[in-house]
Amino acid sequence: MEGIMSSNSPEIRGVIFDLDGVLTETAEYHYRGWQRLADEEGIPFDRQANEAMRGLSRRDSLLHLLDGLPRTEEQMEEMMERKNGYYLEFIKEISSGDLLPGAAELLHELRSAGIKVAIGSASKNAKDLIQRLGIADLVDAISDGYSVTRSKPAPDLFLHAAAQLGLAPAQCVVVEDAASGVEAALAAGMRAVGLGPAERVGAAHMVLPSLAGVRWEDILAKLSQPQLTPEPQMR
Ligand code: B16
Ligand code: MG
Repeated sequence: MEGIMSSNSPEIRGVIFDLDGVLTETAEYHYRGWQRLADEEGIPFDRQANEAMRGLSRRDSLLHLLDGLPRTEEQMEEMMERKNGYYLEFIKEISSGDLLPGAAELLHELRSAGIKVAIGSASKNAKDLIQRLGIADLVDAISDGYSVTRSKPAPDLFLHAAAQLGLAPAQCVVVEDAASGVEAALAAGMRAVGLGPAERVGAAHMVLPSLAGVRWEDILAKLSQPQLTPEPQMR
């Protein structure tokens, strides 16, 4: 599926948004939670190490942090719970003001255009965040950390979201900020918009710095091109 979309790609009918790093910036809070846990455990960790965990599930993040250090399942469960406790403290104050620039405008535009919208987030806190951000009415379906067993880069989460929208994968666009998420979108047979540096999301069909000032018609024009391929710098 990676690569060229044929000239008769189905019309785009839905957009699946990743949450952390796309609609809101909770990555910093995830980082602080993991850093505190790592410090308590005496495990070397820093911002750079955290960057490789972007978009990974809670368990995959912990495994990355442990980097082979032996821990029992019980210890791991406790560590994940502890980190999540810190994270929940950090996100307590989140409100609609924490939507990233351009996010609310794009969600409203999609509503007006009759395009269905889903959230495809690895987070088990996604529903809570969506409520706090005040965007529940602009979202038709939520697939989150409870929806599927295999997390990104497996395509399952996005396939689950498309199914909830009643759409075929090829009718969906995914907006992602993580390499693992772009990989998942391509594996699902969907068109992908990557937000951030090309070194991270360059495998996507379209790369943008952020959603600021982004209009739906611009995304549509680019992704509807007959010979759509991933961004040239990564080929
Ligand atoms: P939780 P996304 C992901 O959300 C985050 O990017 C990632 O850092 C986090 O580990 C993961 O959710 C799980 O989150 O601990 O809240 O279940 O980017 O897929 O929206
Ligand atoms: Mg993300």
